[in-house]
Amino acid sequence: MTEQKMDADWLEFHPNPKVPDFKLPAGAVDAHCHVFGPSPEFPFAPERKYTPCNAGKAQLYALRDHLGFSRNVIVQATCHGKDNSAMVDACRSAGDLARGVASVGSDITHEELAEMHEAGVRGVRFNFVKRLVDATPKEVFIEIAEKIQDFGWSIVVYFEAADLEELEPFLKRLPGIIVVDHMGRPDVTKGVEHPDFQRFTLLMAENENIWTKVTCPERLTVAGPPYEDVVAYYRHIVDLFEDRVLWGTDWPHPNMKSHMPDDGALVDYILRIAPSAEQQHKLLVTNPTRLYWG
Ligand code: 0GY
Repeated sequence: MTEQKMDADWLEFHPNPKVPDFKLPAGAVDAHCHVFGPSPEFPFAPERKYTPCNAGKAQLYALRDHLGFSRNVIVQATCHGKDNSAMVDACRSAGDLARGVASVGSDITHEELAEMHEAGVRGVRFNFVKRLVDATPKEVFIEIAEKIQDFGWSIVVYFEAADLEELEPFLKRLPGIIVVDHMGRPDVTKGVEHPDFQRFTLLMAENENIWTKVTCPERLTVAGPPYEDVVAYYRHIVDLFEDRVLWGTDWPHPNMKSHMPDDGALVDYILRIAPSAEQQHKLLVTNPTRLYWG
């Protein structure tokens, strides 16, 4: 257990994930992962809602190689607030093998965005999950969205299914490509046909700029591993929108309290949610490469 771990109920990432049985296609991208610290070099944000264990770039890139990924998209997590330095440092040291998604305020300058772009940042993240962040006025996000247009960045949004109805008009106002984390966190006890998940499906059907990550079965499951209860949701989305889906490990799995997934088993799970080789290639190579390396 790392010394810096401060939240007693937050599990450490898996110490020795299996080598996946699924051999990833060449050029596969882990399009949702994080770096945490190491502190004190990269301190956590004072306003954070949780304190993770240290999980730095060296560990992330060792996992990339172990699982067979070629590249990473490192998403800024709330425990680092708007201080993107750990993520930017990880991107810089990976060169072309990593891209980043930042959290910024509306006071961000063109020069600061340009510097992040040069380091490999290609997007911003807007977080609406109430247990993770204090609310930000939507007009602030709109201002940020306008500022990033000069760089052609996309926007990652994180929210829970119960909030989609209220957020929908805002999401439709956002310019460029919008990527919804974890399919908008459906309640998987309700069923794919439930109006809540159909609302999300319809949002994607009617807005071709909206993409999603078919990620985090370990967060969405009620039944637990091997996450049978989430498969149908992913299949539904991948079958309908195979050109607008991304996949990632979510390593080091912040806030996981029930159990810690084996990242190698998560890679094997891709076969359940994207059964054909063509879908796998789009999900893991074509789509993320187009969005973040285009
Ligand atoms: C995720 C999910 C979570 C955390 C964050 O930024 C974050 O702190 O995204 C979560 O707790 O659901 O995507 O990593």
